Amino acid sequence: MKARIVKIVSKEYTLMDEEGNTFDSILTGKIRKQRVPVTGDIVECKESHGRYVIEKILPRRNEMIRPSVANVDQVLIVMSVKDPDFSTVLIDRLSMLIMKSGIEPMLIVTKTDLGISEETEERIREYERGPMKVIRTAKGSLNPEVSSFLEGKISVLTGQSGAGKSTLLNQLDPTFHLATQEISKALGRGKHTTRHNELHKVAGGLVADTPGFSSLDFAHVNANELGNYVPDFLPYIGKCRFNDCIHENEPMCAVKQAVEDGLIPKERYKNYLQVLQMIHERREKF
Ligand SMILES: Nc1nc2c(ncn2[C@@H]2O[C@H](COP(=O)(O)OP(=O)(O)OP(=O)(O)O)[C@@H](O)[C@H]2O)c(=O)[nH]1
Ligand SMILES: [Mg+2]
Ligand SMILES: [Zn+2]
Repeated sequence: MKARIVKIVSKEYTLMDEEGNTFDSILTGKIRKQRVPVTGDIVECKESHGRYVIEKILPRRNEMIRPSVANVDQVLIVMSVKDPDFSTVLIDRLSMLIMKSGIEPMLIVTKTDLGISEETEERIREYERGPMKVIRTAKGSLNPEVSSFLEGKISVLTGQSGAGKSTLLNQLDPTFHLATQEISKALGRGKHTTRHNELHKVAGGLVADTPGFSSLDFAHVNANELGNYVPDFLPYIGKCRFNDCIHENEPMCAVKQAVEDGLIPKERYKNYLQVLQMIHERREKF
C-alpha cells in the first residue's frame, strides 16, 4: 500500500494513508542505503510480522533542504511585524530559495496586534501589491484565509525563531499543543522551540511546523538564474536587451526600468543586488 511519511523520530517513521489514518513503520536496510527518507515522502509499505515496513520511496516532485520535506505545494514565510523585527531581507532571501526549489512562496505577517510602524506598513503593502499571496494575522483573531490556503495542500511554515509558526498552528487547531517560545525559555533550552519537523493534519491539509532556520545558503544558486527567483521580477524576465541579463549594469534592462517606473519596489531590487553581490564574491574566492 501507499502512504506518506508525516513524522520521523530516529528510526521510527509515522505514516499516513489516504484516509488520514496514521501508523508506525520501520525501514528495510536496503532502502536506508539508497536514499534518506524525509517527511512528505510517499512510500510503498507492507505489513510483515505484525508491523509495517517501508519498501520503496517513490520519486519526489520537489524537495526542500533544511528543513527536509519532500513533495511540498507551498512554503509559508512567517514574519512578525516586530519581536523579532520585520525583515524584507529575510523575506526576499527565503522567497528566492523557495522559488529555486520550484515551490510557491506565500507570506504570513503575524503579530499585527502589536502595532505596525509606518515603515513596516509600507513594506507590507509593497508585498500585498506584488504577486505573492499575503495574509495578516493577529493573536486571538485568526484570519480565516489561512485555513483556505492550507486546504488540500502540503505546506511548510518557515521563518525566524519566535515569528509565531507554532502559535499559528495551535490557533488553527485548538487540540494542538505545540510548544511555543515562553515555555522553552522557562526551561532554558536555548533558541529554537520547535526541534524536528513533522507534518500536522490541519485545515484539510498537511502542514510542517519547522524550527526557525539558522542560515540561508545560496551556494547552489548562480548569478544568471537569481532574477528568475524573484516573484516581482517575473513579468519582466525575458524582456531585457540581453538574454543573459543579470539586471545589474546592463543597458536596456526591463527589470531596472520597472524599478525606475515604480513597478518593482526599490527595496526588492536592493535586496536582490545584495544577494547577487554575495554570489559574485563567492565566485571570486575560487
Ligand atoms: N502578540 C502576539 N504574539 C504572538 C503572535 N503569534 C505568536 N506570538 C508569540 O510569539 C512567541 C513565539 O511564538 P512561537 O509560535 O513559539 O514561534 P515559532 O516561530 O514557532 O518559533 P521557533 O519554534 O523557535 O522557530 C510566543 O510567545 C507567542 O505567544 C501574535 O500574533 N501576536
Ligand atoms: Mg515553533
Ligand atoms: Zn535585465
